[in-house]
Amino acid sequence: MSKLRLKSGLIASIAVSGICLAGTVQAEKWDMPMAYSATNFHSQTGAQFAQCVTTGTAGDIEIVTHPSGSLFKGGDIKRAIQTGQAPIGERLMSGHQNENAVFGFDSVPFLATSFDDSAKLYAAAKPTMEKLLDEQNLVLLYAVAWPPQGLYFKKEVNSVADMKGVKFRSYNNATARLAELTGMLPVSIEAAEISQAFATGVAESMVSSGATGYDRKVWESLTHFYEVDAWLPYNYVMVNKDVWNDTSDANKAVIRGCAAVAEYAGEWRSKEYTGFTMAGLAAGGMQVGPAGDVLVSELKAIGETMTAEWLDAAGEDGKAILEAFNASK
Ligand code: PCA
Repeated sequence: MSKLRLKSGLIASIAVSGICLAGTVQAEKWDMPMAYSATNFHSQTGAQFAQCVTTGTAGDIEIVTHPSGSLFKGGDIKRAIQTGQAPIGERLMSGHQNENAVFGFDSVPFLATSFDDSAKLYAAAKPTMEKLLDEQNLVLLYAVAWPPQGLYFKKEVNSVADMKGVKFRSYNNATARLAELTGMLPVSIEAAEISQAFATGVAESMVSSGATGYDRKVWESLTHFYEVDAWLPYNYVMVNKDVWNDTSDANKAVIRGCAAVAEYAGEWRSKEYTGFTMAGLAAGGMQVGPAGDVLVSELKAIGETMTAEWLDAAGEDGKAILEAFNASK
């Protein structure tokens, strides 16, 4: 090898290791805990968001999703992000209703029952949610609605009286309260664990979307799905505020851009998934259809009670959200 080639080879290898060094110094890995199964549309949206950020920041920030509550269980995700144990993650917004009733704005029965209305309700609530989360060391990135919530049973149910004594799986305060008001017995269970809960009889009913019933193959244990369209709760992605503040403006812009795309794509998926999963439940052998008139009117009366209770608990913030929503309709 000539002296010259040796020298240029050396320079090349120094240059390459220099690039690698710069790469390792800058690159960050953000683990992103998520509560729902990898096949769920929220998790898929999150995975694409993660890919978008990784690509858009040219690998400066690599986001790695952990679905199914595998890194942190659903109920622990927000605290993990607040305290910096995880930089970013996704959670059901109304899961924090026990901290502050305002978080349950999207689980007030029959307040917003369509995708359009729920988008308006979310827009009305978003500034308050951003403020609340900011006070908790969190930055809101994006939010996506679940499909409309209906009732699952393992028997025919035509009235609230038919629900008495049924073991009901709840996922937030509102669903537990719904159980109480209908004479059912609430038991709090994460979506990741419901297949087992239904199989073992720990629970025999729930209110949820077709999406969750489909993802968890509930036809193996349950028989009826009543389309009640009671509300459309939101999942949201949050980032730790200190981590956010340490992120460069260029990378923040990429993350915001990816979040906007994820919000749009997630909503689209949620709408598409609604019909698909109804068909899937029926194909699994369940009876799928609208709830009867008696049941609907009884549930609406319970919805009025729960609306009044929520307004009472959510105070001025809740009232302002409701007013902004009504004005936007
Ligand atoms: N699925 C989630 C929340 C709302 C929904 O449709 C669950 O059942 O946990």
